[in-house]
Amino acid sequence: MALLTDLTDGLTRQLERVQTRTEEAFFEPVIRLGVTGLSRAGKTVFLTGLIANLLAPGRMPQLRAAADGRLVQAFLQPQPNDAVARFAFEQHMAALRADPPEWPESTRTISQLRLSLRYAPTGFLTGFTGPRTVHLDVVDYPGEWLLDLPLLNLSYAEWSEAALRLAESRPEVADGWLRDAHAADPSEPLDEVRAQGLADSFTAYLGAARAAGYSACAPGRFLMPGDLEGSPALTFAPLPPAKAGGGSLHAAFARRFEAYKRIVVKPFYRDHFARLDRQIVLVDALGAINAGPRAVEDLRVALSDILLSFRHGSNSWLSRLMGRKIDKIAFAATKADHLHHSQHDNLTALMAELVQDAKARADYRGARTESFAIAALRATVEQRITHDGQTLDAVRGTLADTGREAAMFAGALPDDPGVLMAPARAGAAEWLDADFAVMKFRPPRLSLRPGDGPPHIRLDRVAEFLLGDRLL
Ligand SMILES: Nc1nc2c(ncn2[C@@H]2O[C@H](COP(=O)(O)OP(=O)(O)OP(=O)(O)O)[C@@H](O)[C@H]2O)c(=O)[nH]1
Ligand SMILES: [Mg+2]
Repeated sequence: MALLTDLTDGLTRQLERVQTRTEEAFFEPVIRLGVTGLSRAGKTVFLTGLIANLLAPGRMPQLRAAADGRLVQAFLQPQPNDAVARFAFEQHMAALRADPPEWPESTRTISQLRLSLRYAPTGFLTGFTGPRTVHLDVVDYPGEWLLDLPLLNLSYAEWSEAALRLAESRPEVADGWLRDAHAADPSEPLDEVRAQGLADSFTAYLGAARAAGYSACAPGRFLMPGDLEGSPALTFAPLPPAKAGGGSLHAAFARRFEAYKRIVVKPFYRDHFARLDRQIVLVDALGAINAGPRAVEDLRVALSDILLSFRHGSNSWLSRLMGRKIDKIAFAATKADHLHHSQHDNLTALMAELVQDAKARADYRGARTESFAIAALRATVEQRITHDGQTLDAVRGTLADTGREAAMFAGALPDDPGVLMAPARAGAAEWLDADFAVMKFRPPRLSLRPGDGPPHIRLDRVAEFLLGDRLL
């Protein structure tokens, strides 16, 4: 059965590839940009900010085509896939323009958008041809779903063991569920009410883990079920190992785990991640630092697992499906507007360090990678403050909770990211000599001159890295 699915996958892929090649030879080239990021990493804000700033590139001086005045026009197109909702760009912009401004809501389902860029090519062709068009295809989805990718390589027994071990390392949020899991008898016959009870208890633990700042909270649909709420494919939980027969709870959960991978995980990746040209990995590194060393280590491991599943040249299911090579990957620490620019280099270094292992092991076969510290929507201005006789380079913005203006110093990031990464890897419970605090700001009030997009930090550099060579 698995073989059959894979074969059909392969066939569809080949057909798609032929179609894509034809499309690109005769029509206009497409850049498929994959946005990878865990929940709350900043994917929706990034896409909204990027699109708005490509539509009105006045604030994109580091994007060469924009700076040279060669970006003739950008416009939104109906997306190519009729079965997927359109990315609600206008609604997200409307939220940002509300009074008071609001951030877009957490994403509950998948959506897509095509942005078409008309540009004047550089070089000798300029005299001979008119403007050309390149399409940028993007997908937005709930970050939780990304956590499912590593599940594809695991059996139910392997996953159960790993999930129980992980939970044991988080007693503060997992105690209740662990008690339920160990009290269950995996060999007892399946009872739907008991099964639901275990799934609910497991889901409650995942929710508490996420609220405590942990990143690894798979399976993703348990926290963000989309249209699958209450379905058997979501009614399972990890169980201790057991020698259990066909009609047992253990056997039923194992079957449902496989169904989850088949019905939920594979189609999602096949349809949206298998044909990417470029990728940006967004990471809320500051949020994790704020939550403590354990959250940083948890983030590092979750990112590695995900990035390794994407790796080329390996035998993973996804890499076999990857029709083309991703040739550029940007790693971006988001929400850099929480820090004064004097700290951005340190944030970039930390970002690079977080994905260092994954990068080394993933063997991106010559893909260019670069790390950035960005704010897709800049909510603060810089300010120097004096605190206890010390001068601090801080930022000021409007606090989300109270609507009051406040200055914030999030803490001093070390020059050497190892200073944070070492205690995180060693499992420290708290930072020793450092103090971090991140407050949530409201989005800025937008009053934009014609031709200008919303304020940002280094979105233009990221755009140049990801798109610049396709606009020459
Ligand atoms: N100050 C600041 N906050 C940001 C920025 N980008 C994102 N945020 C904050 O981070 C939150 C999450 O951003 P989203 O873009 O919704 O994150 P997401 O990755 O789409 O999250 P899911 O949809 O839940 O997967 C926002 O509501 C903001 O509070 C930024 O550039 N600056
Ligand atoms: Mg989102």
